Amino acid sequence: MRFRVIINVFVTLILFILPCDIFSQAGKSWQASQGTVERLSKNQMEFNYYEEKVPSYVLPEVLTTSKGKKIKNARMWEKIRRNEILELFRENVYGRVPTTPYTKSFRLVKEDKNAMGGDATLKQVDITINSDGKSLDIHLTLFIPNKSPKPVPSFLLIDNRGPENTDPLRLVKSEFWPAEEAIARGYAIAVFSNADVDPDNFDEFKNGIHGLLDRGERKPDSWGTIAAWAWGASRCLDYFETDKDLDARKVAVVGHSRGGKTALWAAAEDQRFAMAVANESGCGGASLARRKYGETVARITTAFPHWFCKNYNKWGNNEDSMPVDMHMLMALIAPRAVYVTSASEDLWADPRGSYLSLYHSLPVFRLYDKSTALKEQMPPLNIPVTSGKVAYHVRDGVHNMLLKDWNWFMDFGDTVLK
Ligand code: GTR
Repeated sequence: MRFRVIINVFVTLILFILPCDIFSQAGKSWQASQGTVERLSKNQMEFNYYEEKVPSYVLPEVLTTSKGKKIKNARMWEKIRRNEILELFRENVYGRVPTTPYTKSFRLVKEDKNAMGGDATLKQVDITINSDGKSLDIHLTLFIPNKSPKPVPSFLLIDNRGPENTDPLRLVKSEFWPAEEAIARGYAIAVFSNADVDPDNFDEFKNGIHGLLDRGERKPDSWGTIAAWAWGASRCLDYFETDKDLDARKVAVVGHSRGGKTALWAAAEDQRFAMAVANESGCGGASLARRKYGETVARITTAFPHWFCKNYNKWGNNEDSMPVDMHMLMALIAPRAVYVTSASEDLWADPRGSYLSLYHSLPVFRLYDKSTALKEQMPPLNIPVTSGKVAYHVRDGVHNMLLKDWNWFMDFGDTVLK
C-alpha cells in the first residue's frame, strides 16, 4: 500500500514537473533548465553544463582566406575559401579518403511493388565494393511511394542503431525511421547500416572499408570511421543516380548523433546531397568545439579513437588553436539545405553550441540568398525556425530521433526538396 502511494506521488511529480518545464518556457527563447544542468553536472563533474562557465572564444573567420583576403561573393567562396576549409576539415578532423581504385556494382536483391498495402515499392539493393580481390556489401533498403509522380525526393538515413528500427517487412515500426509517414508525404525513404561500411569499434582500422581500401602505414590525416560512413552514404547516392524512380538531385542525408556528425560530413564532401539533417550531432558534429560545453574534443577522441583522423587529437584541450570550428562545416553545405536539431535534456550535445554554429555559418548562406537570417537568440522549445536553406529546432526530451523530429524535417523538405 505504502509502496503504491510512493509510486503515485512519483508519477504525479514526473507528470507535473516535465510539462511545467515545457510550459514555463513556452514562447521564450530556449534555455537549459536549471534542474537538468544541476543533475548532469552532479553526474559528470569533469564536464561543463553551466552557460556562465563557457569560456570566451573567437571563431575562425569563415569569409577570410588563409592569406587574409576577404571573400566577397559566391564565386570567390567556391573558387578559394570553400576548398581551403574542406581541406582543413580533412586534415584536422575527419581525415582523407584514400585514392585506392575500386569498382562497385548494384544488385536488386528483392523488390515488392505491393509493400505497405500497395502504397509503396520496397527495393533491397546490395552495393558491392571490390578492390584487389576483396569485397564489401552495403545493404540498402528503400521504400518508394507508388502514388507520387516520379522521380521523387528522398530521405536517406545513416543508421547507427540496428535493424529493429528499419524492418523491411514493417512488422516492427520505429519512430527512428518512420517509413509509412514519409511515404504518405510523397518521399522515398532509404536506410543503410553504418556497420556495413565500417563496424563501430576500434580495431586499428582492419575491418570494414578500411580493410578494403587502406594501403600502407596510416597517416595523421588518414580517414577515420565517420569519414568512412560518409563515404558509404555517397555510394548509396551513386545507386540513387541509377534508379529512375528517384530524383538523385533531391536527396536529404539524415543521421542521429554519431550519424548526425556523419550526415554533415557526407554533405560537405559530396555536393550531390541536396540537404543534410544533423539530429543531436553534438561534439564533432554541429556544436562549436570552442565552447567546451558537454562533450569535449579530448573526451570524444579518448572514448572513440576511431571516429576521427589522428590529427584531431591535437585539438583536445587546445580547441582555440584548431584552424576550424563547426560553423565552417555548416558553411561547406551552402547553398544546399541544412537542418540542425537538439533536445532539451541532451546537454551533452550542447544545444546552444549547435544553434550558434548554424548562426555563424550564415554569412556564407547569404552569399547565395541575402535574405537568410536567424536571430542570435535560440528559438523557443518545440518551435522550428527556418530561413532560406537553414533550419533548426530544439525538441523537448532526451537524446533520440522521433517522429516529431522527422515531421519537422519533412516540413522543411517540402520547401527545399520539392
Ligand atoms: C555518445 C557520444 C556522442 C554521440 C553519441 C551517439 O556516447 O559521446 O558524441 O555520438 O554517443 O552517437 O549516440
